Amino acid sequence: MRNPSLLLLSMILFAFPAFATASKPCASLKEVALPNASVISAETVAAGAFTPPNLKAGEKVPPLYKEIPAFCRVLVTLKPTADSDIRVEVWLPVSGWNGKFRGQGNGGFAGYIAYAGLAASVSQGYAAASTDTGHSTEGAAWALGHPEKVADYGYRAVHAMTVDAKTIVKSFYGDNVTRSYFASCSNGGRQALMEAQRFPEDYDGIIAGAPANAWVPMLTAGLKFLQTADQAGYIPPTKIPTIGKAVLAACDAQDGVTDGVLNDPRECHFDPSTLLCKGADTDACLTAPQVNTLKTIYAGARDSSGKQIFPGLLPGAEEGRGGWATWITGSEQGKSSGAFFANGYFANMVYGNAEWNYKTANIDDTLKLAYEKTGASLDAMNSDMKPFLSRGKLILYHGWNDPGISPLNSVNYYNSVVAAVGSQRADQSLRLYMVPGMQHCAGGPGATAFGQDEAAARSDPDHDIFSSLTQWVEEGKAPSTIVATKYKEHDPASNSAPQVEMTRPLCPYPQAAKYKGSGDRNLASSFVCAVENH
Ligand SMILES: [Ca+2]
Repeated sequence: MRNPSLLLLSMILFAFPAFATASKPCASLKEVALPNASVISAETVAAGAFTPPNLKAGEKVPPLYKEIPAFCRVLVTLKPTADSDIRVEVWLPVSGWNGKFRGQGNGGFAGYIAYAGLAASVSQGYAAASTDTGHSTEGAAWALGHPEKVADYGYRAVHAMTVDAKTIVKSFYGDNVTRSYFASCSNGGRQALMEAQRFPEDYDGIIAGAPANAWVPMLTAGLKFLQTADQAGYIPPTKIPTIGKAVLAACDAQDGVTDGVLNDPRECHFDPSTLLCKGADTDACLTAPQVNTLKTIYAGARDSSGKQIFPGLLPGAEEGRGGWATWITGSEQGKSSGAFFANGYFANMVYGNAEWNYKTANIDDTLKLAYEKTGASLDAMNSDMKPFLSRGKLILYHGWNDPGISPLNSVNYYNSVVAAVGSQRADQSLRLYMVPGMQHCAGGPGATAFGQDEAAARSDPDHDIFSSLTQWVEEGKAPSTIVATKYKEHDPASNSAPQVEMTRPLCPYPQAAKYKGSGDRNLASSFVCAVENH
């Protein structure tokens, strides 16, 4: 190695592992030995040839799948217990592997393979894996009488998927994974924190969005809300615009920019009783029981002693798709995503009775029973994250206007971790980004695209959240401002690129974006990150 250019080449190759090609045929992976698991099939899929099996009748294959390079598709079934039946797919690019692994998460009650995430990951050179977490149907009826399946869903499946996928990757390429990442939202955010808390060796970098990690108290709060909003307390969708407009009239301008977004909705002290009907009950006002419901939504659920079980929602972004009528108040009484999750959970996982009804449940008793039955399986509330944070990086994010999971839960959890690990460790390995005007994981009136969804278009690849994580893990470059984008309404079927409406900085908590007082309000550069005192 006397030739300097060869020396240089070897140094480059050493520093940046060559984009790897499979060292053995895909089909040979059928012989990989895995504990408590079987490889069902291993087949090469030609570039652009994958059709997701869950397409609806008549639905075209989304463009995402046509861009996938050739990959080895491995189907695995895991049986960590006699009652387990966990499906896993591992996708391995045949050439161009970047040496890294990406685990996919699931929203809601899971029960599906995240094909879009697998496709996007493989297209970016990652080996990737997804699991249905042990059941293949929507809702929670699968959990009735199956506590081991609840544990698979709660924490076992994602961990076992991760361990087995790494074994398969090693067998295919002949090399170990260099870096592993997990980024997901909602129940996927819960999975992310579960991995960080219970299996700190699984991933090097984790993003947990709007995590449902306080599962038991969160859904007990949902139950309390269902009881409060029963009958006369129900707020129909025709009244939601009245609430939304009153909130903006009271608070939008407080942050210095009248833009339909509350930069920090904790600063908004909107009083629901100002909406009380003075004459006839119309969509322009609320009845006394409806005012009580709105106060309960803001205040959060309490037990019979008055102790808060779970924090409430914050004002702003009540209207529109992904707003309150979808998640909390409902398109009609009892018809909301919140009701779907609370009913499914308590009936099937806590009370073991498909006919269970929320109306008569005692909140104190329900909370106690829910912890007993499922706290150990489903909650990911451990604040002592030293084992993970001493070796990996964790980024949390949450929309300030999430109508499904109170954003205050993420603020509280973040603060509890900082207290447990110390501010120095937290500074080295933990960040929280609160997103103004964002609803549950995406959407809302704010700038809400920042690379949090691997299947969606990137906002600004140099400043998005996933790039921030990989740069932190791989280069030691700590994340600072993330640039989020708001796009104009766009038809996904059209070939044109979406147009940017505005960009805004997302700031590491407790900093928040503050308008400089001059400059284009649609440009992130007109804002600075600063700590506001509360
Ligand atoms: Ca504003």
